[in-house]
Amino acid sequence: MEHGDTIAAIATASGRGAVGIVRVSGPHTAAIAREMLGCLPLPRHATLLPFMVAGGVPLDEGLALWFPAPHSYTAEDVLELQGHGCAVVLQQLLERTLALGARLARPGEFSERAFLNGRLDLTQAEAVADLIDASSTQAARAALRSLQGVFSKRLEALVSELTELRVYIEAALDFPDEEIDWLSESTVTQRLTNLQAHMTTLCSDASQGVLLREGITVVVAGRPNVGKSSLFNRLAEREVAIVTDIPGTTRDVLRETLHLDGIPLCLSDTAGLRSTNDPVEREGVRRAYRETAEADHILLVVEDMVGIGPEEQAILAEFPVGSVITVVRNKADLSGRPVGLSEGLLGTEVTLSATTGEGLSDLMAHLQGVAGYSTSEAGEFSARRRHLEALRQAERHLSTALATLAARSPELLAEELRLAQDHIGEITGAVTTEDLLGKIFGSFCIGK
Ligand SMILES: Nc1nc2c(ncn2[C@@H]2O[C@H](COP(=O)(O)OP(=O)(O)OP(=O)(O)O)[C@@H](O)[C@H]2O)c(=O)[nH]1
Ligand SMILES: [Mg+2]
Repeated sequence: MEHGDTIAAIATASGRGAVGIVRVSGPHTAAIAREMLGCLPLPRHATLLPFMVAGGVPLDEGLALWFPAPHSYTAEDVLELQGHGCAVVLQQLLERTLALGARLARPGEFSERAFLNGRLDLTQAEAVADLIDASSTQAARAALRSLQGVFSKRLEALVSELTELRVYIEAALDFPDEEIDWLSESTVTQRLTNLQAHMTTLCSDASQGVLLREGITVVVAGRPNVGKSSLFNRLAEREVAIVTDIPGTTRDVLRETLHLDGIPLCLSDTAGLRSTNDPVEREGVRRAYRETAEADHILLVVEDMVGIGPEEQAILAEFPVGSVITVVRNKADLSGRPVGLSEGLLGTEVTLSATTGEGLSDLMAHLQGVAGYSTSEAGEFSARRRHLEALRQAERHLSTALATLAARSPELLAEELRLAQDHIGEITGAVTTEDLLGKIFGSFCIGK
């Protein structure tokens, strides 16, 4: 499939760089190449050539790469001009391609064409953006695996299982007179159960992928002076927050992103929670509570000598119902208690000293467990929240399908299976809307 117009963009990041790349894709690409290079380079070979602007004036010289359709990223004719990374020169080269009939590419439009031309499915195209945005080696590796089709293949396997079952049931629908005792055939129940099990495994592997990409938000909260900022600085490995022995030091919410074995952890330090007449501090407390409402996890810091007293009880009552909380018993160097994990009233407690750093590794390991990340590489691939939601929807339809077995209605069963398949189709792009594509590709970089 060819798209009518030819698109062009600077593919490298803006600013100075050793190399700068202009990329062109579409039907006019060959003509643009001849004008700007004086010839059409050998396909898929790096050719050193002058890059010319209007009137045949050379403006730069570099490697020209010519990828005739369909053996290119977009599956269209593609030209890449790799010149010196001078912003002015790159801009002029780009303008020359526009004068020769190309138009400026929208963000992600090269990848969108790759998707529309069947070179990549949607999860692979999204993996391209995820690889570019990866914030850790693990996240990059997972994105590459998705780009290479690991996630797509798992989805394909699920779809083919689903299709086989649908064919079998549709057959029962087509021959209603031939009283096939299709339900008593244990195969239907068995296949449905198998499908559901595969779906559940895929969901849990995909949620690992989402975790690698999005990470978790953790807020440090508690009474004034218990050592929240000291702990925050320790975890951030730098002196971000002001620490003093005056209760009520922190007012604003401070944020730092760190990595826990590849998972991004967005950590925030907050004002000490207490009732006060100081309007500035009161605002700080309000913001602190708001932060706890939005976090995936709350670290409730208490002084180990004090534990969970009436003040802490009052604070706990203000946390949103269902909050996931870990009590951090700080200042272990003063209490003299051994650091590490123990079981308390609210579940796991971590005893540590923000001053000496003892017990900190226990907290990190605990957080990793809480995030639900397992370091098995086998199922590792990148995924997005939208994939997970679609998988969960599909899972729900499979459960309903199992429930309809008792009603002995092949129509209902067929419908639930169709809906489940549609949801999986949304992930790979087999079923899409303009809206969804706009949202996905709109967040890409220009030139990708
Ligand atoms: N001995 C000891 N002192 C600590 C420890 N952690 C913090 N402190 C001290 O406790 C005091 C308060 O520390 P901060 O980190 O500012 O406490 P905070 O909870 O952020 O306080 P607010 O911002 O006022 O709510 C400071 O004097 C710290 O040096 C610890 O593990 N051991
Ligand atoms: Mg503080």
